[in-house]
Amino acid sequence: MALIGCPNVGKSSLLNQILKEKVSIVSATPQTTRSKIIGIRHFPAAADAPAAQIIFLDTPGLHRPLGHRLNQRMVQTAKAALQEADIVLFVIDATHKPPLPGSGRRDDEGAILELLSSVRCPVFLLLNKIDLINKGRLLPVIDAYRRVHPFELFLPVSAKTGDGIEPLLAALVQRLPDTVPYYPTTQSSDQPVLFRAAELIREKVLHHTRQEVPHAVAVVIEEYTEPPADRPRAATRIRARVIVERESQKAILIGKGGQMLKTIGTEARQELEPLVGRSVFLALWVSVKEAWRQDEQFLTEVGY
Ligand SMILES: Nc1nc2c(ncn2[C@@H]2O[C@H](COP(=O)(O)OP(=O)(O)O)[C@@H](O)[C@H]2O)c(=O)[nH]1
Ligand SMILES: [Mg+2]
Repeated sequence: MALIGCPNVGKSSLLNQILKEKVSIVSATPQTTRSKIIGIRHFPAAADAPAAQIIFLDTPGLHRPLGHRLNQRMVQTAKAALQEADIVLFVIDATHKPPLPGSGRRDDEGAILELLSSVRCPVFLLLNKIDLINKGRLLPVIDAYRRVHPFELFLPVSAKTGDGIEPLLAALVQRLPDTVPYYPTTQSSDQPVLFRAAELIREKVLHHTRQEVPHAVAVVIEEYTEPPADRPRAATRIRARVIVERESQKAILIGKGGQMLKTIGTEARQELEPLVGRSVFLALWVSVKEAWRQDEQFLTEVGY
């Protein structure tokens, strides 16, 4: 199942709500998700149904890939996910104005709708953020989208409250192809722990920065050391480098007397501990790497 949509509509939040675990980081800044994130929800066998698993692909928001290579890669990643999926979940922000049918829109959503017209599998429309609007306002939105694509199902949901998630899962389970499970039942993500750790740190940076800074941030884990076997209660040591594009951004991240970096480090550590399963000693460093978003080799190294 591929989650597709414009930036900031709540795709990653939905994935986390479905899995009841943060596998994909979330922020108010568009284009937070840079790579394809896989989340796996397992359903144990019941009297009337065999065990099942649903594999979700979270994707970067589809937007017109202006500018640098990072953006171009993000759009390619989302498009590739469309081809792999059995069902596409097209997520919209239900609080936004619905599209005008047949107006040949040249914006991001118009481009996605055009892409969807070439998709062969069923497409569900998820109207997200219904906690923010009156249910009565959904009908005209559904009506408007019905005219622009033959969606198989319309599902109002809230990634924030979990409203509508159970009906969504029920509809998906019903349509699961009959295949052998891919992933062991203990696994909820395919991301290596190092990548997830880097992403959690990046999320905390995004929460504390504005404007151009969030887009200029990359995180690299430089050291990840588990405690020795004879000291199982000791902390995991993580050393991470936060990379920005300019000295001015570095100054913002470090903050007055290092206060900002300290706050980011404390918040990141609190989220890393449940991921790692023990206490964490986290050291953060900030450095400048000009134009890293144009550097193909670096993008591959950091996994975007
Ligand atoms: N009120 C509300 N906010 C939401 C909901 N889903 C997502 N958000 C917020 O919308 C913003 C973007 O969410 P995110 O999951 O990163 O969007 P993505 O870019 O599509 O992955 C974040 O600030 C979320 O907290 C929802 O159902 N209700
Ligand atoms: Mg996202």
